[in-house]
Amino acid sequence: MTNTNFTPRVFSGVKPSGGLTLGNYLGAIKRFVGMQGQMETVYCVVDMHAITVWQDPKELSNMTREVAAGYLAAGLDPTRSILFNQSQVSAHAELGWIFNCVARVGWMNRMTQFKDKAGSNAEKQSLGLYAYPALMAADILLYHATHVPVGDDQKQHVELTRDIAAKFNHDFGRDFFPLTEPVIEGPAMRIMNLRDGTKKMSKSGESDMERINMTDDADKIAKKFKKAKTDPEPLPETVDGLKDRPEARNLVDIYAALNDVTPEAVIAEYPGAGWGKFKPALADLAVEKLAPMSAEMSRFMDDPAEIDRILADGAAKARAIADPILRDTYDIVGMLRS
Ligand code: AQP
Repeated sequence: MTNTNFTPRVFSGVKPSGGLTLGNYLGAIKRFVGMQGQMETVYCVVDMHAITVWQDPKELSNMTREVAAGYLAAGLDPTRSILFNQSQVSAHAELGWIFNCVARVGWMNRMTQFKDKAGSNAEKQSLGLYAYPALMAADILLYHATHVPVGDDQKQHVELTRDIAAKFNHDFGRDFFPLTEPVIEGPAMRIMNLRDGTKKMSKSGESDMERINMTDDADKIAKKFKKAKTDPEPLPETVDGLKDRPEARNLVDIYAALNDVTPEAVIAEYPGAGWGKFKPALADLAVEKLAPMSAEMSRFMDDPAEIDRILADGAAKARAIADPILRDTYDIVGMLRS
């Protein structure tokens, strides 16, 4: 089967499990915005994924709006993209259940993100955290999405989505679901923690100093970059010199992604520069790019009713695509609808 049978369509999402980070922005949201107009784009605030770990109910609603505000402030246009929150389209949960019955336990056991998040405490995690990749497959395949822009950490889950689609198609003898392509490109695919360049920058990381939040002000951004861990060497003369220097590599990648240039171009601009020169330049660039978005986010957050209206409108548009696909899935599986 080829995906040429399917209308090109993008789907992706962000969990409202905390404030948006520079990793979420550069690895996902900025690229979501860039794909508008290239094909049909469907973007989601995946609140059902957020509750795989405990979320305070009031905070969850607030964060759902904040993530939506982040999308809008970054340039997502609700007249060109569908923007909604997952729990308003119940078909996600319904297809998620079907996929729980398609995916194999052995496949889930290989998911490195569960292992990372659960650590040595797997027995105490929610069943939802373990099953989450099957729901993610449902999010994507409910729209017959052909392309999913994600950061590198989600690559394995998109591969699992392909496995689920292929097994469903094989088991039921139908070319019904596309084999979705992950879109993972550019220097920002894995923005790392500012205090440990071997760990991903995450919303839920322990210390706020590990991450840049989309809402951080200029002082905070400057302070966090100033305190970011580095090695004692200055920047190298060529990009090869960043090998085995995860913290240096990360700061160069962040600069490159913010400025829409390659890491090579950054090194060419700052060959042999010391951190005393590079870090303030990076902080200035981050403030230049993030400050207007942060201001726009607070403008949206001052009008929650408008965010809710945009999400409700997006949910209606999402249902118009998702419901017929779910109905066809039920028919293929043999669910009686009388
Ligand atoms: N550090 C990162 N670098 C590049 N891309 C990233 N993404 C997340 N962190 C980075 C991308 O952002 C999108 C949304 O991710 P998510 O919120 O749904 O889940 P996540 O990957 O688990 O994000 P966090 O920030 O690490 O959340 P918590 O701490 O709550 O688990 C995805 O495309 C992801 O690749």
